[in-house]
Amino acid sequence: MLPVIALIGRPNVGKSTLFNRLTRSRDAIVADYPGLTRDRQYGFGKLGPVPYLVIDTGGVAGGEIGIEELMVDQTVRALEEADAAIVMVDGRDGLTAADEHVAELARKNAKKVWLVANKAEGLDAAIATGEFHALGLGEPLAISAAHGDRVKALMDAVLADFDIDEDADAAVEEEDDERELRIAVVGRPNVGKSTLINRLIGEDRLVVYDQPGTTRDSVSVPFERNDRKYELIDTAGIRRKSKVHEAIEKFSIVKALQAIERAQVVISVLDAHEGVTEQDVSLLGLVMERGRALVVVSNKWDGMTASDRKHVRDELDRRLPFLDFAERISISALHGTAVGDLLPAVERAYRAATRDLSTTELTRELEAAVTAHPPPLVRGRRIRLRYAHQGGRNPPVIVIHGNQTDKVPEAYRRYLINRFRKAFKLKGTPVRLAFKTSENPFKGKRNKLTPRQERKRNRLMKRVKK
Ligand SMILES: Nc1nc2c(ncn2[C@@H]2O[C@H](COP(=O)(O)OP(=O)(O)OP(=O)(O)O)[C@@H](O)[C@H]2O)c(=O)[nH]1
Ligand SMILES: [Mg+2]
Repeated sequence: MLPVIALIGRPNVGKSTLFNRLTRSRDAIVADYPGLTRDRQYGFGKLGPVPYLVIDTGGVAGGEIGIEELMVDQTVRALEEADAAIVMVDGRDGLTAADEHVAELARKNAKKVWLVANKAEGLDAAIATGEFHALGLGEPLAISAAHGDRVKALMDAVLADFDIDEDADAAVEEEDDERELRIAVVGRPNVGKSTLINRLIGEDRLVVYDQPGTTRDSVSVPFERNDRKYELIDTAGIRRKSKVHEAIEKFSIVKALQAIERAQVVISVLDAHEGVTEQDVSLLGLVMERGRALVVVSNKWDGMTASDRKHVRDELDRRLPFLDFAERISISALHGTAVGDLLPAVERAYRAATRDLSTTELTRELEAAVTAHPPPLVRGRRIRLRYAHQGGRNPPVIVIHGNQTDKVPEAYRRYLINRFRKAFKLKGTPVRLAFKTSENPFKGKRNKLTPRQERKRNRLMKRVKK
């Protein structure tokens, strides 16, 4: 399980700025797709060895009426879901009553608390933190979220008690077909996740988990099909309403994210009757951000007229253009229609996500892409993209070497991804590009390489030509 860290504080102390910094490490290699919301409350992050989840919250001020009450509510919920809280204060403003109110919330609801005085760039740390000892939350750490000062040190401290889950990482990288394939089933409440899971495992009973305090935990459902072992990770966490025979679902984004983390492939379930909601988009964005192979399922396809169906398809195209890489399957979990198509699609997505890509072929495709459509000029100089090799699997990472690579525009990045996707049949998996500029140290003397660089270049070129 990933450690969950909540950021809390009064308005304007820099929570969202810190959130962006803490989640950017992974974002940086995820293309900025239109339609994908950047304004997220939950995110995956990794600055040091331990990956984590972060929750951004709205600011809590003083009174607790109306909107303020909502903020307090949201903050308390985040604290309950989190393993640790970072309480942020403003190192330039000094201590306020609202800070005391926030500290109080943290003391009451957080499992562990870290106090940081933000906006401390250019300030003496002792001055930035001085007044905040009074909050009784321990030694404040002076940071600058905007500039990144001491953010890494902060996270090292916050995450020190959490182990690197080497097992999980190794398992995700596991190539062995003997192991089970882990599939997370995610989606908003009531889209039909549990019905689908029951269909998939072929048992005519509702999978019911009724353990108090497990909102954050997903449940694993092992099963076998065609001699292949699977593990479904159920995020529905159904519990029964005490008297009525109706199941209600505890929805928790954190639980969905933990499941996405553990899984190799994600089945994202949408309700065709409801269309695509904001929550769907943000959940799908997080699947992308984490780089998981994906199958998108429109459920409740039964009882829909042809024109309803067309409408749903159009809406999916319009709202989720960034998901054009994923297979889309329309099913009725209730009747079982097309449910049999799901596991094969999952297998295809997983195979694409873990495919080995040869340097020769990647470089050849890069050259073809550049010839067909050269990258733009930047201040009179053309961006050069020289060769490509694979930098990772699940999701595939393609590392491209050249110069001025930090100037490659977003649209060009997407063009390259689409080229690689087509050439290597990478359907069902996000594809990441990482750029490396190898020319920097000798700016202006472009043709002069040191002997060491020369040897390296020759070595690489040889490999590319092979
Ligand atoms: N000087 C300085 N400004 C910062 C720093 N971090 C954030 N800011 C600025 O502080 C303002 C508020 O930042 P946000 O990150 O939106 O603050 P927030 O806590 O998320 O605010 P709410 O969500 O409204 O409660 C913005 O103008 C930021 O640019 C920092 O480290 N130094
Ligand atoms: Mg904010």
